[in-house]
Amino acid sequence: MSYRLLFGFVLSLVLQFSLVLSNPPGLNIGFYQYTCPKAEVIVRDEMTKIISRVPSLAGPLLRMHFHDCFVNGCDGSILLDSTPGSPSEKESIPNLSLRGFGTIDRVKAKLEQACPGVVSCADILALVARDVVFLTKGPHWEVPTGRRDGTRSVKDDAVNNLPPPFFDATRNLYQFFIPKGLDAKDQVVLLGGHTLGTSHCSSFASRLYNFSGTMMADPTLDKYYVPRLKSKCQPGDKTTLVEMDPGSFRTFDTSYYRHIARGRALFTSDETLMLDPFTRGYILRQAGVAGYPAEFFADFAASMVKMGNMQVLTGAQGEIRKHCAFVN
Ligand code: HEM
Ligand SMILES: *[C@@H]1O[C@H](CO)[C@@H](O)[C@H](O)[C@H]1NC(C)=O
Ligand SMILES: CC(=O)N[C@H]1CO[C@H](CO)[C@@H](O)[C@@H]1O
Repeated sequence: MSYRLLFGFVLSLVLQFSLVLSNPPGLNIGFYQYTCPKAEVIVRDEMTKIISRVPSLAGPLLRMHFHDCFVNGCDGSILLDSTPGSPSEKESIPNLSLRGFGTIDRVKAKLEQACPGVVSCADILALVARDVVFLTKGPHWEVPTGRRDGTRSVKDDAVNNLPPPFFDATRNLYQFFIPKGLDAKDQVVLLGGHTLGTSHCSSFASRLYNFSGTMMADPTLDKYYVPRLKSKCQPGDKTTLVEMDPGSFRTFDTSYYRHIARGRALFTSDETLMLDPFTRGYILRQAGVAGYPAEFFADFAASMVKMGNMQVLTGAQGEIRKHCAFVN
């Protein structure tokens, strides 16, 4: 593990250097160093326990930060419960499958014990996402903190801001990534996050049966992979989980790129990254890495920081929620 820490250290020096200028005002590395010096250690310790007991939570917790950030910025709004008459982001279709809310509550409870009312839920999501990547053998990076929690969480915001898996990657890019300040590189890099976790059959079943009304499978899917997926996912299955990166879905590595390169990505939004020369080049380069994927790890760290800095609330904006599921 030490080479990754060393790598993380060097990486963070480089990032800190370049980010001093680009962090949004109010967001900085070590924001809690005086107000809650143990904050990051508390999160790390709690996550180490949780992931060693339930490794399958790594995927959902990484995904949760992405969903939080893409819907009105990284403001913890994904965590808010619905109130009578107004359904929150949690009720939206893309979140059909989010889990791990209990983990966030546990981490928040530990932080409230140590420093009541200091650490925001939005920062917890960013730190937890970083920690699950590291704990599954991925890179380590410094997370700028100082986010504050929002008070708005509306179901339709999630529907409008989260790309669906049946979209073409170029449409994802122009409709969902570019407006948020993320470019083609961020897109192909962040989608490497699909190296962790599972998908419901229902998220890609349309590619197996009756694709575009043809009664056939999607011809861009590897024809040897189709029967394997069909044997796991019967038509209409809404509950079965399939590993997105079979064989290493609990390890953060480059193997999802190898799957994309072979036509074995589960989603159209991943597979179509092969159609653009730039993203295709990136995928093929990472797919060919033997050993330590230094380029991907550095890129992933940088793109996660960029995503985590999107439309944040800082200073006197928003609030520090006492409980992540409710506004104060
Ligand atoms: C074009 C953008 C994206 C699309 C269309 C997309 C789509 C999806 C879908 C459909 C699932 C499966 C959900 C299910 O059925 O259970 C999923 C899972 C996942 N996504 Fe993405 N995703 C995108 C971007 C990202 C990004 C940027 C990250 C993080 C960096 C991410 C991390 C994950 C993870 C870790 C899982 C596994 C969750 C689990 O194990 O429960 N995704 N994604
Ligand atoms: C296949 O898809 C077409 C077009 O979407 C639809 O009209 C047809 O009913 C579907 N057939 C089956 C068996 O699902
Ligand atoms: C539509 C739907 O299934 N929404 C779910 C989103 O996530 C929350 C928390 O896991 C569920 O309670 C909702 O049912």
